[in-house]
Amino acid sequence: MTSSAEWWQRGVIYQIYPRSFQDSDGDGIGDLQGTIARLDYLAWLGVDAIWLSPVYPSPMADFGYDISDYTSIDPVFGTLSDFDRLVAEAHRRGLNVIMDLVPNHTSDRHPWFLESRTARGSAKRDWYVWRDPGPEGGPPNNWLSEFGGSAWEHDPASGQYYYHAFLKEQPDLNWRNPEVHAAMRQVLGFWFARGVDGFRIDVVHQLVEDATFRDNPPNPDFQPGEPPSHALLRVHTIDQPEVHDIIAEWRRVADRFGGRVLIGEIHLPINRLVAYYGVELGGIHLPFNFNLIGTRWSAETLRNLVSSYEAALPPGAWPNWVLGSHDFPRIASRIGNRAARLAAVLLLTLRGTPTMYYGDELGMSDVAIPPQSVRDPFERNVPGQGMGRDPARTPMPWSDETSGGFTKGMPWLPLGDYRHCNVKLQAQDPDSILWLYRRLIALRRTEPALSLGSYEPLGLDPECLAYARRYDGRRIAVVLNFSEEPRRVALPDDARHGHVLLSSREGSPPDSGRIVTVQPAEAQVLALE
Ligand code: TEU
Repeated sequence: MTSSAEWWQRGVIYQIYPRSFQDSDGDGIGDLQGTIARLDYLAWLGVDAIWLSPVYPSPMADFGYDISDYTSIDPVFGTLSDFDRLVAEAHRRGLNVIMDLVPNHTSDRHPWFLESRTARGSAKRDWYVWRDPGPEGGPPNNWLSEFGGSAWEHDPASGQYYYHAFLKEQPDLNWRNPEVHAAMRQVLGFWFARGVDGFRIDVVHQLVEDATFRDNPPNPDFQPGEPPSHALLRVHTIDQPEVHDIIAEWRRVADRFGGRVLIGEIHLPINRLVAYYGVELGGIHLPFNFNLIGTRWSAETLRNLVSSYEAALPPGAWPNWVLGSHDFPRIASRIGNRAARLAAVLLLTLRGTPTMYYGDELGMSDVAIPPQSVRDPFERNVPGQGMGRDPARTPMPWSDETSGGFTKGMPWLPLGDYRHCNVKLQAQDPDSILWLYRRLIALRRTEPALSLGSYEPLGLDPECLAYARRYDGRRIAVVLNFSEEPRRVALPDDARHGHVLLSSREGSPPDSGRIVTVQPAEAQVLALE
């Protein structure tokens, strides 16, 4: 890899959940003008690109993941000219803009679906997945919705059912219909032409279903507490081979514009995930690697995870790591505040593009949502089982003003302890996790070994995860102590000296040397000389 690497290989991606980032008009919901007002903060933090969760017109049954118009902006977020301004203002600061594309399903209010459901013979009938009832009446087969219950909704007018992998308000498009392909290619072109730098594509692995609609088999390993849809093995509803042709089409559109990135939201085991890079890497540039999210937090599991991911990558494929998203509990709540600092170092020093989730740079925790404030349809459909995603979607705390400076109105979700955890406070404290993120991102920028270098595991100490990154003669070691004791670690034999570039701990930096002492839950980044 040379210095001609693409921006999405060198850079850090920052996910914004626009409803919760910054409100500008006092309706309690974040918007595009609010986001524009916070771009200086993101430039200060040092990230390279923002990915916005959906801002298209939507009835908001799934908070924007139910789109009713792919080429406009929902009034709650602003206007198309606000969006153009956001792109221009972001670009002026060296920030690229990634939109969210949701091609698996539309809203049930999208004109395409409204037309589709008018009659069996309607021109757009086949744009969606319609089926007659099963042999005994009832749903055509046993497929389940990710958000609980059957994946089939009965339409009394025509007597048929339509398929929805998510809510009934999110009917699945029929990706076996070429007209659907053409329509979505136009959507990509519309935004690329407006200067959008890439797309994060929602549930790419779920676009196509089995052509003969076979039942999914039961999952013998199903455990109570898992999402109800996991009671079946989704062999006929996800990861169907036809999906790769659709992706290749999108890739051709992206390549025609140049310099654009396609990111895939894909929840699959590593061996299946890597297929989404496509034949001869003609697929998704970055199939999201969510494995840090579910993994046990220990040196050994992480060591094995990184090795197996690195080993599975096709030649030339660019890796990536995701630490949080709007669908999962926040990292600080999963592993604790102390370990969250280690996680920051890990995310920003592993080989591959890091994606961080807004607020994680403050060590934001999940916020308990009282029953009357629940907004997430997943929690409403499957209540009380910890499925809800609201706790990780609460407004960004900017200061200790009312509602953390997020809004002058009533915030759409409650805020956490914004008086003690906010941007303003942490920006004044060089020991804060916010500064740790900022220092890490800056270091990544000045040290190409960290962004572009090779990955070499170092077996220095069983309690520590340690690896080297090497680029152009420069070698940087990263040592993360997962134990409760200080560890004295000897650097590799061929290194005369380790010079500490960064420590995750508060206070004065540790000593450099051939043998370094790494404190409990500390991570050090060292230049090997
Ligand atoms: O999520 C897809 C997905 O698989 C989710 O069901 C995820 O596994 C779950 O939320 C974990 O709790 C995407 C979006 O990221 C999500 O916000 C949308 O609700 C969903 O697609 C439907 O568009």
